[in-house]
Amino acid sequence: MEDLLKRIISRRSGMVGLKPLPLSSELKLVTGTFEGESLFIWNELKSCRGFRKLHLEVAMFGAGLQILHCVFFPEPSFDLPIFGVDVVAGPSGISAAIVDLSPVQGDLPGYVLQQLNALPKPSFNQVRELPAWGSIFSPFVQFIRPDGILEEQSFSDIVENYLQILISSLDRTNPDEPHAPTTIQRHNGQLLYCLQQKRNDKTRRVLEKAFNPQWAKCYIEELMFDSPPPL
Ligand code: BLA
Repeated sequence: MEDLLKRIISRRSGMVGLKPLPLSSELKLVTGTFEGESLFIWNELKSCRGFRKLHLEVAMFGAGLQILHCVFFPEPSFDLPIFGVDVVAGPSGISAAIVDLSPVQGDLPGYVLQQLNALPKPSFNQVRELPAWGSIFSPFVQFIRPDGILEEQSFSDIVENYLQILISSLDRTNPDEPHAPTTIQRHNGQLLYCLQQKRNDKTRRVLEKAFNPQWAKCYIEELMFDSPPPL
Protein backbone atom coordinates (compact mmCIF):
# COMPACT_ATOMS: atom_id res chain seq x y z
CA MET A 1 0.00 0.00 0.00
CA GLU A 2 2.94 2.30 0.77
CA ASP A 3 4.35 1.80 -2.69
CA LEU A 4 0.97 2.59 -4.27
CA LEU A 5 0.64 5.75 -2.17
CA LYS A 6 4.10 6.91 -3.25
CA ARG A 7 3.25 6.28 -6.90
CA ILE A 8 0.01 8.25 -6.68
CA ILE A 9 1.75 11.16 -4.93
CA SER A 10 4.55 11.16 -7.47
CA ARG A 11 2.12 11.26 -10.44
CA ARG A 12 0.01 13.91 -8.72
CA SER A 13 3.09 16.12 -8.25
CA GLY A 14 3.22 16.57 -12.04
CA MET A 15 -0.27 18.06 -12.23
CA VAL A 16 -0.24 21.69 -13.36
CA GLY A 17 -1.23 24.35 -10.84
CA LEU A 18 -1.28 21.95 -7.88
CA LYS A 19 -2.20 23.76 -4.69
CA PRO A 20 -3.60 22.84 -1.29
CA LEU A 21 -7.30 23.32 -0.56
CA PRO A 22 -8.30 24.52 2.90
CA LEU A 23 -8.91 21.69 5.36
CA SER A 24 -9.43 22.06 9.09
CA SER A 25 -6.66 20.64 11.27
CA GLU A 26 -9.17 18.21 12.87
CA LEU A 27 -9.62 16.63 9.43
CA LYS A 28 -5.97 16.75 8.32
CA LEU A 29 -5.27 14.25 11.06
CA VAL A 30 -8.09 12.48 12.82
CA THR A 31 -7.12 10.42 15.86
CA GLY A 32 -9.10 8.12 18.12
CA THR A 33 -9.34 4.52 19.25
CA PHE A 34 -10.74 1.46 17.51
CA GLU A 35 -11.24 -1.84 19.31
CA GLY A 36 -8.85 -0.63 22.02
CA GLU A 37 -6.11 0.29 19.56
CA SER A 38 -5.10 3.65 18.20
CA LEU A 39 -6.73 4.98 15.08
CA PHE A 40 -5.65 7.66 12.72
CA ILE A 41 -6.92 9.08 9.45
CA TRP A 42 -4.70 11.36 7.44
CA ASN A 43 -6.34 13.54 4.76
CA GLU A 44 -4.97 15.76 2.06
CA LEU A 45 -7.01 17.98 -0.27
CA LYS A 46 -5.59 19.75 -3.29
CA SER A 47 -6.76 21.24 -6.55
CA CYS A 48 -5.03 21.83 -9.88
CA ARG A 49 -5.83 22.90 -13.43
CA GLY A 50 -8.94 20.93 -14.46
CA PHE A 51 -9.59 19.33 -11.06
CA ARG A 52 -11.75 20.87 -8.36
CA LYS A 53 -10.78 18.34 -5.68
CA LEU A 54 -7.93 15.86 -5.36
CA HIS A 55 -8.56 13.86 -2.18
CA LEU A 56 -6.03 11.45 -0.75
CA GLU A 57 -6.68 9.61 2.49
CA VAL A 58 -4.81 6.99 4.47
CA ALA A 59 -6.53 5.42 7.47
CA MET A 60 -5.30 2.97 10.09
CA PHE A 61 -7.98 1.54 12.36
CA GLY A 62 -5.66 -0.13 14.89
CA ALA A 63 -3.40 -2.81 13.48
CA GLY A 64 -6.34 -4.66 11.93
CA LEU A 65 -7.62 -2.40 9.17
CA GLN A 66 -5.73 -0.13 6.79
CA ILE A 67 -7.28 1.89 3.99
CA LEU A 68 -6.04 3.96 1.08
CA HIS A 69 -8.75 6.10 -0.45
CA CYS A 70 -8.23 8.48 -3.34
CA VAL A 71 -10.69 10.37 -5.53
CA PHE A 72 -9.86 13.03 -8.11
CA PHE A 73 -12.93 15.07 -9.11
CA PRO A 74 -12.58 17.09 -12.34
CA GLU A 75 -13.99 20.56 -12.87
CA PRO A 76 -17.36 19.76 -14.57
CA SER A 77 -16.37 22.06 -17.46
CA PHE A 78 -13.58 19.58 -18.39
CA ASP A 79 -14.52 16.43 -20.34
CA LEU A 80 -12.73 14.06 -17.97
CA PRO A 81 -13.71 11.06 -15.84
CA ILE A 82 -13.47 10.75 -12.03
CA PHE A 83 -10.41 8.82 -10.88
CA GLY A 84 -11.10 6.68 -7.81
CA VAL A 85 -9.10 4.15 -5.80
CA ASP A 86 -10.00 2.23 -2.64
CA VAL A 87 -7.68 -0.35 -1.09
CA VAL A 88 -8.77 -2.13 2.09
CA ALA A 89 -6.34 -4.35 4.01
CA GLY A 90 -7.06 -6.52 7.05
CA PRO A 91 -4.76 -8.69 9.15
CA SER A 92 -4.59 -11.30 6.38
CA GLY A 93 -3.72 -8.83 3.63
CA ILE A 94 -5.64 -6.78 1.07
CA SER A 95 -9.26 -7.91 0.78
CA ALA A 96 -10.44 -5.26 -1.68
CA ALA A 97 -8.54 -3.27 -4.29
CA ILE A 98 -10.62 -1.07 -6.59
CA VAL A 99 -9.60 1.41 -9.26
CA ASP A 100 -11.60 3.13 -11.97
CA LEU A 101 -11.84 6.05 -14.34
CA SER A 102 -15.59 6.62 -13.98
CA PRO A 103 -17.65 8.42 -16.64
CA VAL A 104 -19.79 11.37 -15.61
CA GLN A 105 -21.52 11.84 -18.97
CA GLY A 106 -22.54 8.73 -20.93
CA ASP A 107 -19.42 7.00 -22.20
CA LEU A 108 -15.86 7.81 -21.29
CA PRO A 109 -14.30 10.49 -23.55
CA GLY A 110 -12.89 9.01 -26.79
CA TYR A 111 -9.27 9.85 -26.03
CA VAL A 112 -9.56 8.18 -22.62
CA LEU A 113 -11.19 5.07 -24.12
CA GLN A 114 -8.53 4.83 -26.78
CA GLN A 115 -5.73 4.82 -24.21
CA LEU A 116 -7.54 2.40 -21.87
CA ASN A 117 -8.12 -0.01 -24.76
CA ALA A 118 -4.41 0.12 -25.60
CA LEU A 119 -3.40 -1.16 -22.13
CA PRO A 120 -2.66 -4.88 -21.71
CA LYS A 121 -5.75 -6.73 -20.40
CA PRO A 122 -5.09 -7.62 -16.76
CA SER A 123 -5.93 -11.04 -15.36
CA PHE A 124 -6.30 -11.61 -11.64
CA ASN A 125 -7.12 -14.83 -9.78
CA GLN A 126 -9.87 -13.34 -7.61
CA VAL A 127 -12.09 -10.83 -9.34
CA ARG A 128 -14.81 -9.56 -6.98
CA GLU A 129 -18.39 -8.76 -7.78
CA LEU A 130 -19.44 -5.12 -7.63
CA PRO A 131 -22.29 -4.08 -5.35
CA ALA A 132 -25.47 -2.68 -6.99
CA TRP A 133 -24.45 0.93 -6.31
CA GLY A 134 -21.33 0.24 -8.43
CA SER A 135 -23.34 1.03 -11.60
CA ILE A 136 -21.39 4.34 -11.64
CA PHE A 137 -18.16 2.55 -12.61
CA SER A 138 -16.82 2.10 -16.15
CA PRO A 139 -16.28 -1.23 -17.92
CA PHE A 140 -12.59 -0.73 -17.07
CA VAL A 141 -13.14 -0.90 -13.30
CA GLN A 142 -10.86 -3.36 -11.54
CA PHE A 143 -12.23 -4.83 -8.31
CA ILE A 144 -10.06 -7.64 -7.03
CA ARG A 145 -8.67 -9.40 -4.03
CA PRO A 146 -4.96 -9.52 -4.94
CA ASP A 147 -3.47 -13.00 -4.71
CA GLY A 148 0.09 -12.36 -3.54
CA ILE A 149 2.64 -9.62 -3.94
CA LEU A 150 2.88 -9.92 -7.73
CA GLU A 151 -0.84 -9.24 -8.11
CA GLU A 152 -0.54 -6.33 -5.68
CA GLN A 153 2.15 -4.91 -7.93
CA SER A 154 0.06 -5.47 -11.06
CA PHE A 155 -2.81 -3.63 -9.39
CA SER A 156 -0.49 -0.71 -8.53
CA ASP A 157 0.69 -0.66 -12.16
CA ILE A 158 -2.95 -0.36 -13.30
CA VAL A 159 -3.60 2.50 -10.87
CA GLU A 160 -0.54 4.32 -12.17
CA ASN A 161 -1.53 3.68 -15.80
CA TYR A 162 -5.06 5.00 -15.20
CA LEU A 163 -3.66 8.09 -13.51
CA GLN A 164 -1.19 8.64 -16.32
CA ILE A 165 -4.05 8.36 -18.86
CA LEU A 166 -6.07 10.87 -16.86
CA ILE A 167 -3.19 13.35 -16.74
CA SER A 168 -2.35 13.05 -20.44
CA SER A 169 -6.05 13.52 -21.26
CA LEU A 170 -6.15 16.59 -19.06
CA ASP A 171 -3.20 18.10 -20.93
CA ARG A 172 -5.17 17.97 -24.18
CA THR A 173 -8.51 19.14 -22.77
CA ASN A 174 -9.80 22.69 -22.86
CA PRO A 175 -12.78 23.52 -20.67
CA ASP A 176 -16.29 24.05 -22.02
CA GLU A 177 -18.26 27.12 -20.97
CA PRO A 178 -19.34 27.08 -17.30
CA HIS A 179 -23.02 26.80 -18.27
CA ALA A 180 -22.67 24.69 -21.43
CA PRO A 181 -25.09 21.70 -21.57
CA THR A 182 -22.08 19.34 -21.42
CA THR A 183 -20.80 21.04 -18.26
CA ILE A 184 -24.26 20.74 -16.67
CA GLN A 185 -24.45 17.05 -17.62
CA ARG A 186 -21.06 16.34 -16.07
CA HIS A 187 -22.03 18.26 -12.94
CA ASN A 188 -25.10 16.00 -12.67
CA GLY A 189 -22.85 12.99 -13.30
CA GLN A 190 -20.68 13.98 -10.33
CA LEU A 191 -23.78 14.39 -8.15
CA LEU A 192 -24.87 10.85 -9.06
CA TYR A 193 -21.36 9.48 -8.43
CA CYS A 194 -21.36 10.96 -4.92
CA LEU A 195 -24.92 9.78 -4.24
CA GLN A 196 -24.05 6.20 -5.19
CA GLN A 197 -20.76 6.16 -3.25
CA LYS A 198 -22.69 7.27 -0.17
CA ARG A 199 -24.64 3.99 -0.44
CA ASN A 200 -21.50 2.01 0.45
CA ASP A 201 -22.55 0.64 3.85
CA LYS A 202 -19.15 -0.96 4.43
CA THR A 203 -17.40 2.43 4.66
CA ARG A 204 -20.19 3.86 6.80
CA ARG A 205 -20.15 0.93 9.22
CA VAL A 206 -16.42 1.22 9.90
CA LEU A 207 -16.69 4.97 10.54
CA GLU A 208 -19.79 4.54 12.74
CA LYS A 209 -18.02 1.93 14.81
CA ALA A 210 -14.88 4.05 15.18
CA PHE A 211 -16.73 7.30 15.95
CA ASN A 212 -20.55 7.55 15.94
CA PRO A 213 -23.31 7.66 13.32
CA GLN A 214 -23.50 11.46 13.30
CA TRP A 215 -19.74 11.87 12.87
CA ALA A 216 -19.67 9.19 10.14
CA LYS A 217 -22.51 10.90 8.26
CA CYS A 218 -20.75 14.27 8.41
CA TYR A 219 -17.41 12.82 7.35
CA ILE A 220 -18.90 10.98 4.37
CA GLU A 221 -21.20 13.80 3.25
CA GLU A 222 -18.88 16.73 3.82
CA LEU A 223 -15.39 15.40 3.14
CA MET A 224 -15.47 12.14 1.18
CA PHE A 225 -18.43 12.59 -1.14
CA ASP A 226 -19.70 16.16 -0.77
CA SER A 227 -21.75 17.31 -3.75
CA PRO A 228 -19.92 19.43 -6.32
CA PRO A 229 -20.49 23.15 -5.72
CA PRO A 230 -23.42 24.56 -7.77
CA LEU A 231 -22.42 25.86 -11.20
C1 BLA B 1 -15.38 -1.76 0.15
N1 BLA B 1 -14.67 -0.01 1.85
C2 BLA B 1 -14.96 -1.29 1.43
C3 BLA B 1 -14.85 -2.17 2.56
C4 BLA B 1 -14.47 -1.42 3.65
C5 BLA B 1 -14.37 -0.07 3.20
C6 BLA B 1 -14.23 -1.91 5.07
C7 BLA B 1 -15.09 -3.68 2.53
C8 BLA B 1 -13.83 -4.40 2.14
C9 BLA B 1 -14.10 -5.79 1.65
O1 BLA B 1 -15.25 -6.12 1.30
O2 BLA B 1 -13.13 -6.55 1.53
C10 BLA B 1 -14.04 0.99 4.09
N2 BLA B 1 -13.21 2.70 2.53
C11 BLA B 1 -13.56 2.26 3.76
C12 BLA B 1 -13.35 3.33 4.70
C13 BLA B 1 -12.89 4.39 3.97
C14 BLA B 1 -12.80 3.98 2.62
C15 BLA B 1 -13.61 3.25 6.17
O3 BLA B 1 -12.39 4.71 1.69
C16 BLA B 1 -12.50 5.75 4.35
C17 BLA B 1 -12.39 6.17 5.59
N3 BLA B 1 -14.86 3.23 -2.14
C18 BLA B 1 -14.33 4.48 -2.24
C19 BLA B 1 -13.97 4.70 -3.60
C20 BLA B 1 -14.27 3.57 -4.31
C21 BLA B 1 -14.83 2.63 -3.37
C22 BLA B 1 -13.37 5.98 -4.10
O4 BLA B 1 -14.20 5.25 -1.30
C23 BLA B 1 -14.10 3.25 -5.73
C24 BLA B 1 -13.48 4.00 -6.61
C25 BLA B 1 -15.23 1.36 -3.68
N4 BLA B 1 -15.11 0.11 -1.53
C26 BLA B 1 -15.51 0.29 -2.80
C27 BLA B 1 -16.24 -0.88 -3.23
C28 BLA B 1 -16.28 -1.76 -2.15
C29 BLA B 1 -15.55 -1.12 -1.08
C30 BLA B 1 -16.84 -1.10 -4.61
C31 BLA B 1 -16.96 -3.09 -2.08
C32 BLA B 1 -18.31 -2.90 -1.51
C33 BLA B 1 -19.10 -4.17 -1.42
O5 BLA B 1 -18.59 -5.25 -1.73
O6 BLA B 1 -20.27 -4.07 -1.00
